Amino acid sequence: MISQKLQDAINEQIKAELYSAYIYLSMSAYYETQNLPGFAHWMRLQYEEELLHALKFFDHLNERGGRVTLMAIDAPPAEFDSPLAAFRAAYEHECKITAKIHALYKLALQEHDYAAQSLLQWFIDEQVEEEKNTLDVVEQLEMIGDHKMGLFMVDRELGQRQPATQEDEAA
Ligand code: OFO
Repeated sequence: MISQKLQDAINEQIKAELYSAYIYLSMSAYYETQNLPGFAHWMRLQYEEELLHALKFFDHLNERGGRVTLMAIDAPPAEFDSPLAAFRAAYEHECKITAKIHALYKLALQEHDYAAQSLLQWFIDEQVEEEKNTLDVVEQLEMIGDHKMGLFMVDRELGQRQPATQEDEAA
């Protein structure tokens, strides 16, 4: 049985993961308006991945005899100053999520909850990927500056992203 403290914190994290999904869906819509279909595709897949993150916590609470309580999700920003500004916002968002995951892990240690620690270890590793993936694109966009051809090439590359399989997400 999971402690009340950890249950409350995981419910907060479900909300945070759903907000992550929401922000990336908003970014996907923004990139559509910029005629950057590869960026829009990447963000849409990221939206789907965040839904799986929320479900991982949802399932964990249910499996542990906890109670899921869904909360209201804030509206994400709709406009961004540039393709680079949106990806920078994505990277900064991931850094905030990493801090939340680390705080959850600390709480799981305090509560001597080994099952939650095991789940959170997956998220700790996942956040290393999440930060790297967004930062790589930020750095590419910084490198190409105002070159339209460079932006076109990055768009093509991001358009190649494949959806995560259920196995990836379960690993
Ligand atoms: Fe982007 O990793 Fe979940 O929130």
